[in-house]
Amino acid sequence: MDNVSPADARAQFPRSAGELERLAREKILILDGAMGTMIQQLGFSEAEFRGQPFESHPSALFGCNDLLSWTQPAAIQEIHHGFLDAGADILSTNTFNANRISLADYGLSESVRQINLAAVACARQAIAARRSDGRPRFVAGSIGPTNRTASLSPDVNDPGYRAVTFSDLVAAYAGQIDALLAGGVDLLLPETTFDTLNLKACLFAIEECFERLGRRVPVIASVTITDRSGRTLSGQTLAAFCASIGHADLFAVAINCALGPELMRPHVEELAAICSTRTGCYPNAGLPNEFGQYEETPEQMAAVLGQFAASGWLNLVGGCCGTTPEHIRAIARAVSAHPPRKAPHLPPEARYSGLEPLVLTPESNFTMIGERTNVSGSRKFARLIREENYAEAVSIARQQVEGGANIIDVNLDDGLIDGEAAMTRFLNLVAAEPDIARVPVMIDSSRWSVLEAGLRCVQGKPIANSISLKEGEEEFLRHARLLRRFGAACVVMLFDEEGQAVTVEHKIRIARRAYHLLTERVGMPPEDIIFDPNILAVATGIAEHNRYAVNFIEAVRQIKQLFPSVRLSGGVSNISFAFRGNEPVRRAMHAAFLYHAIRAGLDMAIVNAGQLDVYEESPPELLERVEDVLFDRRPDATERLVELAESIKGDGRREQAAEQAWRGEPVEKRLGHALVKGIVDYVEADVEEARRQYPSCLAIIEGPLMDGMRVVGNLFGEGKMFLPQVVKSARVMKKAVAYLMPFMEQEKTPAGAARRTRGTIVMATVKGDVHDIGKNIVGVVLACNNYEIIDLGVMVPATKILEVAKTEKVDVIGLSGLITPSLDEMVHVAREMQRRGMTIPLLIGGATTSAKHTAVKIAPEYRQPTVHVADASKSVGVVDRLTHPQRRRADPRKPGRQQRLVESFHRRRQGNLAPYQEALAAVSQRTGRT
Ligand code: THG
Repeated sequence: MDNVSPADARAQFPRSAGELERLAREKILILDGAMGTMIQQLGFSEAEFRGQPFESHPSALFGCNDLLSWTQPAAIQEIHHGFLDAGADILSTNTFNANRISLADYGLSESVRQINLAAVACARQAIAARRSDGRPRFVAGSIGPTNRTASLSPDVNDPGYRAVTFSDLVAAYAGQIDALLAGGVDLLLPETTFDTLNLKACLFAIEECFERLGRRVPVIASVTITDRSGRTLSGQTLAAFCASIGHADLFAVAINCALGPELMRPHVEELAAICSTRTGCYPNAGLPNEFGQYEETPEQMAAVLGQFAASGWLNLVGGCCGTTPEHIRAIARAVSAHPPRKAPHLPPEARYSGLEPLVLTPESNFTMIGERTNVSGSRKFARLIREENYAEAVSIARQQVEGGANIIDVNLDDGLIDGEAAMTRFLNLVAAEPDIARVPVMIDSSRWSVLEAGLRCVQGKPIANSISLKEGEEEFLRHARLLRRFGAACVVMLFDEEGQAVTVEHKIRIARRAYHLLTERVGMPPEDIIFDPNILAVATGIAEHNRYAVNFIEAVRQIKQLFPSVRLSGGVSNISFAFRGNEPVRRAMHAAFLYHAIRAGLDMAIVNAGQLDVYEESPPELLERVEDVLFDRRPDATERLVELAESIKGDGRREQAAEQAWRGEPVEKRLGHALVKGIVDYVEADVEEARRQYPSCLAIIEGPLMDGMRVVGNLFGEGKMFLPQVVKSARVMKKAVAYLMPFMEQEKTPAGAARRTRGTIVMATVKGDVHDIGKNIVGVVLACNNYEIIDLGVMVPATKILEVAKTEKVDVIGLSGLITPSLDEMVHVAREMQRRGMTIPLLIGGATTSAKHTAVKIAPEYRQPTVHVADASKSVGVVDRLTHPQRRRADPRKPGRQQRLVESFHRRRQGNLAPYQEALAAVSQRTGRT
């Protein structure tokens, strides 16, 4: 053992953050390897774990690795030396389980401080003993997640139960963090995050400790991806995870443990692309074999991690379970030639998350916040909560999400309800429903304690609704700072000490004041601020209320101009309170108000998701009178709307008759109407009727159905339909197509005809996208033409597509996507196909894809045929030509189109890419088809 006095070691610690930053600019930082598996190799006995200090400790201590820093310090220092000599820049302390919760298993909860101090001393002394080589080395205080998970219930019968709370975790982490900092660590390393709520509690505790001590150290957070879908144990995607911890001022974010390097590849690549701070990884030495051993050799690991470094994905690299000093040495050597990753500049955008991220980009459509999970916004929800029928109450949240809500607003404010308990229970139950928990939560309460209770339950990045200057600046700042610490965005109501702002001038004055306080005094990024300029009821009969709608819309316009990075929101159903009980009028008011407010810059609104009408579809007379009220256009506006409202309400039968009038139209008109209005009820009957009139099913799809979808597309483009409404239309389309599919198959394969497969095609909607109508149609058309289709569904990661392509030996890959980000994902898939040396053709299709984008962005990434398919009817021809090149030449039917396709291919592929003919030859050779 090298002999260094503790005082000598202490003298050089802690190292400054500046030193670490300098080193990180020069090189990829090398983290050490596994502590746990190294300790296991030493094979300590129960007596050795205990050492002298714990000889008579009441419970068994075998396996309590963290205790060895105290009872066997020489062994721990020896392990540190091994990693230092292998080239580690950062040593992590032997403290992964040194928190009160995990140590309780050994009856050691009271020894947290001593164990952590002993561990830091081991690492510091190991470094001090190697001081002579002059390189700066750092000690990172390892903080494991504890053995409890805050967002999942360990009780299958009670999904709302939690074995540990946010507050328990904050207290446990704080005890460990205090000791690590007292021991003199240079940085903190909360690692192996399997539940983001645990990590958020740790980051919360870290901030509290930093504030208490008046000093900070750099923090590296590391997450574990446990399954191959790229999610954490608690179900978040990597992007959702990044949004959840976006508030923390992190030195780096890494992925560690669980998977070996090769399986980590897509995740490390993604992290490098979406994270604006430093990134890295420290994988296991492969997946454990059936004996729990890690078998990947230093050379194998280093080869893959070297590729990651060469790809520019790493600022930090090391090893987790099963990695030895030999692994670290090989890894350090493999990455040494490569410069550290340069973090991308990501535009500052509003980001929230549930299990999935929600990013509001300039191209984003209007964002819907579901209003019905509110005890004062829905009588039904209120009754269910009062009766403690939480299962039913949760189904209201589901309805909102199914109706298109991008966020759910949850409000449990009621004099007779224990708000904190109800908020906790409801959010914990929602967290157990992946189809609801997918979306971010807006925690709505006028009581701070209820907001806090809600913030302690969600692993995503939520929105707190709301804070205001109502109680003065001090309270406002205190709340805003806490929201920051929780990592929440927030709604700021435009209230101040004088009350709610009604005039435009007052609204703007409060917005300016709040903006400056939040950005300058709290350090809140403007993207996290959502101003709500108060939507108040109009047409109440009180003259002072007449300008409420105009003033709101004008305030939205001015605030957007003053502070372009903030978001604007409001509770839309408030506007129509005067017409409670008269749904048709209320809905027309909401549609018109939203239409104009969105044009003025409203980004989001709390609405009854699934029940928004299309502006254009409101009856013209009603619309005119509604707009007279909203814009305060004439003194008798309210009277006239009330008058019309009476007739609408009074004559239920006429209304019903009008509503059914469209059923008398010809079938094409009916299909169009159903698509635009999102009515699924009659679509199957109507399609059946069309089937008897049209020559083929494809003719119906590409005729009246596509015509209807084009109208939807145009209304959407003009801002007269919102995305959620488009989604409803898509549902109608889907139902129609689903009805037609069996008939299409019959049309093409007469009974008894032998089906000889002409090739296999794997199709998928790419990761990040859920649209699949077009893809399904293409699938059916191809299947009808005797191709075998493997449909992987939606949100499919590149690795999955390519693996299936390989194992199933498919002949073509077809990628589909509707939204713009899917284009980048398709480029990524193409690049991966090239990297893997694949040779099969790649087909691209879907609403935002184009021949041009395919040619310019996707095709250059992949040296094999990469072809855009404009619509389903073209798919068979394209696939035939690509999989049967010989037949292509022999087929005299469409020489012109073929020729053009070939030529455009040549034009696009000038330069270093394989000529089309060559590629075709390669394909036909591989498939053996002539
Ligand atoms: N700003 C912010 N938050 C808010 C509001 C706001 N939260 C609450 C509220 N306003 C928005 N939510 C609703 C929810 C429902 C209704 C109105 C606003 C509503 N409900 C029907 C009613 O009362 O007539 C209930 C119908 C039923 O029981 O089914 O209108 O402005 N930041």
